[in-house]
Amino acid sequence: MMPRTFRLIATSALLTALAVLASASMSAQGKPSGGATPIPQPQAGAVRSAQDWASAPSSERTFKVRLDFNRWHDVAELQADMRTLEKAYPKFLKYRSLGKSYGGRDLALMVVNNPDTGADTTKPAMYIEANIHGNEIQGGEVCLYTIWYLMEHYGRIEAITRLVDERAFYIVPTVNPDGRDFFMRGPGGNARTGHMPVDDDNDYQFDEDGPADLNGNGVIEQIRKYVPGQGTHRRSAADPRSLEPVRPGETGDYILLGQEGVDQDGDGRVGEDGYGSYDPNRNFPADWQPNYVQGGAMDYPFQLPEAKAVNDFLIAHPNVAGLQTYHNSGGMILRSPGAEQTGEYPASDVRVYDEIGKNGERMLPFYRYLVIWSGLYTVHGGVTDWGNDTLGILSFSNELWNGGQYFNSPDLKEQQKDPESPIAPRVANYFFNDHLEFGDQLTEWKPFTHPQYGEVEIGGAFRKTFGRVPPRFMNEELCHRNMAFTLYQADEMPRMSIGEAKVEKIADGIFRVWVDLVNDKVTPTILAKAAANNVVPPDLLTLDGKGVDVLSASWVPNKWRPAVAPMIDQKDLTRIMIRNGQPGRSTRTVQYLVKGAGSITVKYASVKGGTAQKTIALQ
Ligand SMILES: [Ca+2]
Ligand SMILES: [Ca+2]
Ligand SMILES: [Ca+2]
Ligand SMILES: [Ca+2]
Ligand SMILES: [Zn+2]
Repeated sequence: MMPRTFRLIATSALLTALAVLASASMSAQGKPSGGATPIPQPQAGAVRSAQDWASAPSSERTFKVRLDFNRWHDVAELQADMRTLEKAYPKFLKYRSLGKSYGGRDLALMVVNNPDTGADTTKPAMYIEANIHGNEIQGGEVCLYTIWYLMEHYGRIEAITRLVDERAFYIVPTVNPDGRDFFMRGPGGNARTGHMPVDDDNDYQFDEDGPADLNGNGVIEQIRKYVPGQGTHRRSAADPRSLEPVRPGETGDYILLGQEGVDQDGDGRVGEDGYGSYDPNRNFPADWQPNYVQGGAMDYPFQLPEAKAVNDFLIAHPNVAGLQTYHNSGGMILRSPGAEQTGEYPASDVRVYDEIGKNGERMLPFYRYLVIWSGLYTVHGGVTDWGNDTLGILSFSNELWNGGQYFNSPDLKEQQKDPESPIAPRVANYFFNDHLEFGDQLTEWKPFTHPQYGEVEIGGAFRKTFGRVPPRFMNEELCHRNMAFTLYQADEMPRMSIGEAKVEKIADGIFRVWVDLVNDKVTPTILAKAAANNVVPPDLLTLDGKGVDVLSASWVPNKWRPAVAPMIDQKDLTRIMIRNGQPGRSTRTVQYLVKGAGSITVKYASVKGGTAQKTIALQ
């Protein structure tokens, strides 16, 4: 452990020293020296070769588009960055909209596709969305990072080039733009909701009294009143900035008056009916349950324009074979089912999820691969159930950021077990705020004259950018690791190809033909659950040849061991339907007995696994 830690520190110290030297020489001269070699700039539209990597020092790789991944973007900024990327990479990127949010904002979509290798709809596609919960914002940056990374590394990194050539990507950085802007610009600290009005307190008025940022610092804080000797709370011994309840029989100096706001409708309650107040991720019709079973589900599935727009898009793009919906927080790689009553998925599907999820744990330190209902909580009508059960899409949901990452070394984890440590769980956030955020993430208690409570203090709250989102300086790592996981899933979407083909002449004009059908990826072309629910069209194996008749077709159990091959019992053997699709990482051999001459073309067409074909000479 020690030497390795030391080396890391030494390296970063060296880099810092070099940076200081560089900036010192810069300021001494006032401008870069005239003789400096200019950094080679790639030509617009050109795919850069390995050459310009080699000609630029590794820490100075030139990017065509520079974006910030150490801050949060409001909706307009996200969309502006998407437009910038589209403009820089017009061949590969198409900026689209899925439709409008309730508040009239575009649900902006980026289509990533290389048209030279086919239209996006002909390829297995990965759908990536984020921010369905308004306050869970950093998935938007992960999406932006993904578009940026794919484009900046196309032609530079072989695996990225191949991925962009083989797959299509549909990326929606926010599916709740109203909620995102409410979070970014307004006081929408904890609001998961979208902005369709809902009367939370049954007074026939909608959204009439939400929390209010009275002191205008962008944070919904606590209100407390100083009442010496008559209160229910006192300053905590662990950190005087936090309050703790007094023991029974004792009195404190403070009472808590709830969260920042005023009673705007005179009903004696504060903040009882803000924007919306529903859960946008409970509005999908897979195991949907009404409000009396699960609050926040709305009156019927797809009542929300955002959920409906997402679904309309997915229905129109049956080539989507993978789905990721980014949430925060907790550090989880989640899969459905969302509720125990749904029952576990078929074993062959679970094996696929397990393989990808467990490798995800290795790519995402502090994240655990879990099933939603057993590892998090019960969700009826969530988008991953809808994706898996009803659209036949392998669907994950990453809960971005784990609070354990604030103190992320094994030594510090050990130290946190000591309740007296300054980084013990109940004070750890204060330590982190003081020493790593320089106090910026916690608001101080300050006097305030409240129209209803009189002289009070407002403060004592961590900013909305603390806790559920990472510190800004850690966000690029979050973006990269989660993108890497999602690209790994994308790479493991089904990929059909025609393998070896063999022809044997049996008699004049009669041939036996063996053809290998290959899916070399982990995911099957049709999930077992989707096959059981009959929600994905069968794969189709066709044979075309001028004047060629198919006399019989069979599945070969084992191409290395001759045996009787069971006949395929379908009426038209030139169009064989394969209802259960092709399993992941498998080769199947089909054997035809054909009559004719010339050549045949065998084609395997799969809605989610792509299309492959081969022309075989009969000789
Ligand atoms: Ca109301
Ligand atoms: Ca409301
Ligand atoms: Ca405030
Ligand atoms: Ca009220
Ligand atoms: Zn969420």
